[in-house]
Amino acid sequence: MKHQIPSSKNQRGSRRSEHFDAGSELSGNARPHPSPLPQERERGLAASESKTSRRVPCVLKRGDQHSAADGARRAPSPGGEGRGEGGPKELPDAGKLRSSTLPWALILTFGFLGLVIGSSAATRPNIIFILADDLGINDLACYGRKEHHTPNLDRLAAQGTRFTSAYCAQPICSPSRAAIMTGKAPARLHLTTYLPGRPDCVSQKLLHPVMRQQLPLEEKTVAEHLKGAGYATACIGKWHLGGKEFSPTNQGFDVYRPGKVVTKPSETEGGKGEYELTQWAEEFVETNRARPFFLYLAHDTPHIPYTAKREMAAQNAKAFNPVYAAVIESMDDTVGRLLAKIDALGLANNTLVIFTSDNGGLHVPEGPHTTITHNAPFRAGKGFLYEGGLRSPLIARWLGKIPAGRVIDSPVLNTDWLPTLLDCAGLQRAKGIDGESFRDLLVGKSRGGARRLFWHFPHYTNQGSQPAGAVRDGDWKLIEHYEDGRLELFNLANDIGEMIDLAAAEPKRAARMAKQLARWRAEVGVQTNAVNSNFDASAHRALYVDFDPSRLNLAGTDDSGRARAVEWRKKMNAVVPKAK
Ligand SMILES: [Ca+2]
Repeated sequence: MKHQIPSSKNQRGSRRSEHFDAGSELSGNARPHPSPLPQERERGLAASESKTSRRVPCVLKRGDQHSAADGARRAPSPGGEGRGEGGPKELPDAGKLRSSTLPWALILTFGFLGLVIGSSAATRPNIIFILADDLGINDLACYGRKEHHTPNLDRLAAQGTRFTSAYCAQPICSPSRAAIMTGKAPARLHLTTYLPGRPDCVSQKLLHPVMRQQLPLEEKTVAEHLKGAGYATACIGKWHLGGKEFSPTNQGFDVYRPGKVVTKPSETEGGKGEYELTQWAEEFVETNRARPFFLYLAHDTPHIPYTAKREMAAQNAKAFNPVYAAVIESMDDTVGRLLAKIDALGLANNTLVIFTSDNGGLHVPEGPHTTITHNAPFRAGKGFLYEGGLRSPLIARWLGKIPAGRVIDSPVLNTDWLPTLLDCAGLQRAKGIDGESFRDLLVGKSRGGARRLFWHFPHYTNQGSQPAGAVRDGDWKLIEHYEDGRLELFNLANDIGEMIDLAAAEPKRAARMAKQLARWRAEVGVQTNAVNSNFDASAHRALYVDFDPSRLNLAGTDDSGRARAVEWRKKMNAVVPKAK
C-alpha cells in the first residue's frame, strides 16, 4: 500500500513527498533528497577539499594554521614530546627572503608545518563509527543469536569491549541520531520522533507535538568538533536529520555520500547498498590515512524493506527470519572488509572502531514483512520505551587502549558519544550537553557510576507504541504513560522482560521516580501532547487494548498469534490518513 505524506493541519514545516508504506518510517529511511549524481558528489568533495586541503595533510591554508597547531598543543602527548609547540609563529618571513632562497624557504616552511600537523595526527585516534539501523540487542551471534552468522563483529567484540546495557536516547531513527550527533537529549532538541513524523490519527487520545523538521544548524555536531581539531570527516550512508541546507556537509562533514537504501542483491552488492557504502568508506579512509579521520558509516541495514542474496538466505534457513539473517550477515561481511582495510593501511592500533545501532529491533510486522526480528527476553522493540526498543548492541575496539574480551553491563546512553569521542581525541569538553563521557569506562579505568537515565517520547509510532516517558535508576525502571498517567515500575535485576509491574506494590518508589522524571522534563523544556478532539475510542481499543503490541513476541507465538499480528498491522495501516 503506497501513499504520500498527508499535508495535515498539524503541519510541521515542509513535508517531503516521497512515497512510503502506510504511516511507515520508510519515508524517513528514504533519503530526503535523491543521491547526488556522481559528478555532483565529486563537486561536493572538491568544494570541501578546497576548504581544508583534505588530500594533502602537510599543506594548510593560513587560516587553518592556528587552530590546528593550537589543537596540537592542547592534545595530550602520550610520549610527552609536545611536538605541537611553536609552529606558525616561528616561521621565517618569506617576503624578506631573496628570490633564490624562496623555494627552499617554502619547502622548509611547509615541511615544518607538516611535522606540526603530523604530530597532531599522531596524538589523535582515528574514529570509525559504524551505525546499523534497527539492529536489535540480540541480533548478533556475540549477543546470543547463535543462528545469525556475524564472525567479523564477533571478532571485533573479542578484540574489544561489548556493552549489554547500551541505550539509545530515543527508540527510533532521527532523534537517536540527533543524540549521537549533538550529545543532547532529543526532548531538549524538540526532535522526538522520526522525520517527518507520523500523521495524527483518530486512534490517538493525544496529538503529537509540532516538532522540528531537522537538526538545527546552530547545534554543534560531533563532526564539527572533530573537524575543528583537524579531523577529516565523512558521513557515508543514512543521515535522516534534514535535507538540503541541513545536510551533513552543513553539519561538519567534509564528505557526504548517502548511497542507496535498497539495492538488488548481486555478486557485488547486498540488499541494502552496504557494499557500495563500504567501498566509499574504504576510499575515504585510504585518502585520509595520514591524518586523523572521523568516519560515520551509517548503514541502512537491517531496516525494512530488506532483501538479501538468495544463497546467503538459504544458508540462514534455520534463522527466525532467513532473509533478515542474511542481511545482517552481509553487513557483517562489509565490516570485515573495512577492518581488513584498516589493517592493510597499518591504522588498526590508532583507530577507535565503534559498532552500534540507532534503536532496538523491529518486533512487529511492518512494511512487506510479517516477521522481522524478536528481542526476547526483552520486551517489545523499536518505537517502545521497554528494553527491547531502547537497548542496542555496542562494540568498541581500540587496540591497546580498550581491554579485549570485556563485557560491560553498566548503562550508557548514545547522547554520551559526543563527549566520549571528544574525550578519546583529547579535546576539550563540550558545554551545554546532556551526555557524559564514558571514556574511563571504555578504557577500563572505571566500572561506571550510578546514573539516572531519562526518556521522553510524546509520540504514537507505527510499531504501536503510545506517548510515554521513562526513567532508569539503578535496577529500577519507571514508565509513565501520557494518555492516562498510568505508571509501570519494573525491577530489571529480577525481571529483564518487564512483565511484573510493581507500581502498586511499591507506590512510594513509583511516585518518587515519577517526580524525578517530571523534574527532568521541566529542566529540559520538553514538548507535551494536546488532547485529540477527533478521538475515536473504538479505533484506540482495537489497536492498543484488544491487542497489546508491546507484549508481542513472534518467536514464541504460533500461527494464529502471527495471523493476529498481521491483522493488527492492517488495522494500524488503515487508520493512518491517506494522502489527498
Ligand atoms: Ca532506526
